[in-house]
Amino acid sequence: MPRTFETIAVVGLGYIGLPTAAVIASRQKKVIGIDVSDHAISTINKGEVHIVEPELDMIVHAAVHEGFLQATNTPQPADAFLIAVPTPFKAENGNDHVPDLTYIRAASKSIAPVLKKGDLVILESTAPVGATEDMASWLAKERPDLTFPQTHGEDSNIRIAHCPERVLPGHVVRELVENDRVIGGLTQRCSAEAAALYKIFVEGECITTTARTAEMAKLTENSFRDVNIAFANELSIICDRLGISVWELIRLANRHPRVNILQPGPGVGGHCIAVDPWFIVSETPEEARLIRTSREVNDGKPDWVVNKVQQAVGELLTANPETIARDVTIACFGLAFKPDIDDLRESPALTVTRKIAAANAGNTLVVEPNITELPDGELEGCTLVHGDSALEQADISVMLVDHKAFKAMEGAWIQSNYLIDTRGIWRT
Ligand code: SAJ
Repeated sequence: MPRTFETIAVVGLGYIGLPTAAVIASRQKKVIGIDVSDHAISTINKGEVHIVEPELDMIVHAAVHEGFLQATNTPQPADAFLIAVPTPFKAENGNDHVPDLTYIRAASKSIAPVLKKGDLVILESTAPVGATEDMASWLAKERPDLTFPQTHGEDSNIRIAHCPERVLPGHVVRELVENDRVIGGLTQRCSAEAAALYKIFVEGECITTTARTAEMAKLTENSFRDVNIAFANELSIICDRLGISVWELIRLANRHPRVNILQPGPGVGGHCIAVDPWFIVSETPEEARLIRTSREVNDGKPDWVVNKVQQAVGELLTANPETIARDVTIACFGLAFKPDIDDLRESPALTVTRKIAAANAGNTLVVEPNITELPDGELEGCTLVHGDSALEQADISVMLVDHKAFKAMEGAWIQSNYLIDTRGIWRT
C-alpha cells in the first residue's frame, strides 16, 4: 500500500513554499504553512499573497477560504514536513560565495519537537551537496528518542529526502504540477515515500535517486544555464570589439543543427542562476574552473554596459560642443531581472541603472511598465516615466529588459546613434 499523507507542513512561505503549500491544499489536503514573518502569516490567513506570481492569489484565496491552508509561526504535528527556506551566502565571507545553511538549520530545529515516528522530512531549498545529510544530523541531535536513516537505514522512524524545486518564476503554478521531480532519499524507502507525497500534486514524473545526486542535479541545471548565458555574453563583448552584430551572428550560428546559443543581456539576475553555481564552486574550487569563470563573465557584464553608456555620453558631448554633461538625459528601459515580471531582485538592469544614475550629471529616466513606483532608496535622482515620454526626452537610450511592451515600440528614434541595446530588440 503506498504511503498516504493527511497533514503536510510547509516551512518557509516564500516564492516556492507558498505556491507549493497552496497547490497541495488545492488537492484537499490539510496544509500548515509555517513562517517567521508575521506579515506573511497574517496576509496568507486573509487569503491574500505577499509575493507576486501569476495565478497564486487565486489558489491561495481558495485554499484558505476552503479551510485547507492555514499559516502560523508555530510548528505543529504533521505527517510530512517540506522545508523551503532561503540558502543565502555567508555575509562574513564577503566575496567567497560560501552557502549559509543557517535557515535550514533553524527550520530543522523548529520542527524537531513535533516530529513523531513515521514522519517524512523533505528539504526543497537549493543547497550544496551534503546539506540533506547535515539536516538529518541536526534533526537527530534534537531528537535522540527517534531513529534516523543515517544510523538506522530503512528501519528508521523518520524518513529524509531532498527534492529540489525547479519551477520558473512567472510560471510557478503550472510548472509545480507539470515538471518532473528529482527525488533523492537518504534510503530507497525515504525516496519512495517522498515520491508518494509529490504524486499528490505532480503530474510529471517523480524520478528517485540519492540525496547527493538530487542536490547536484539542481545545481547542475542552473550552472548549465549560467555557463551557456556566459558564452552568449562573452560573444557579445567580442562582437562589439570586432564590429559584428552579435544578434545576427547567433541567429546564423543557431541554424547549425547542433548549435543552440542563448541570448546575451546586461548580466544574469534572479536568485537562482546567479547563486547556485557558486554552491558547486565553493565545495570544489580547484575543479569547477569553467563554472567559476562563467559566473565571473556574467557578473562582469553590468559594468561593461555602464562603460558603453559612459562612452556614448563622451561621444555625444564631443559631437555637440555646446552641450554640457548636465544637459544629457539618459533613459533606461527595464528594471526587472527578466522580461514581463515585476521582480527586481538581483536584477542586472537595476544595477546598471543605479550605476548610470550615480555617474550621470543630467536626468536619468526609468521606464518599467511592471511597477508603479521606484524601489525605495535604490535609484536616487531617477524618475519613473512612460516609454513615450522617455523617448521624447532621452539623448541616450539604454535597453535593458526585453519586455513585450518594449518589443512593441518602434520608430525612427530606434536608429538613434546613442542607443545601447543589451537585448537586441531595437538594434538587431
Ligand atoms: N538570461 C539571459 N539570456 C538567456 C536566458 C536568460 O541573459 O538566454 C537571463 C535572464 O534575463 C535572467 C537570468 O538569465 O536575468 C535568469 O533567468 P531564467 O529565466 O533563465 O531563469 P530563472 O532564474 O528565472 O529560473 C531558473 C530556472 N532554471 C533553469 O532554467 C535551469 C528555473 O527552472 C529554476 O527553478 C529557478 O532558476 C530556480 O529556482 O532555481
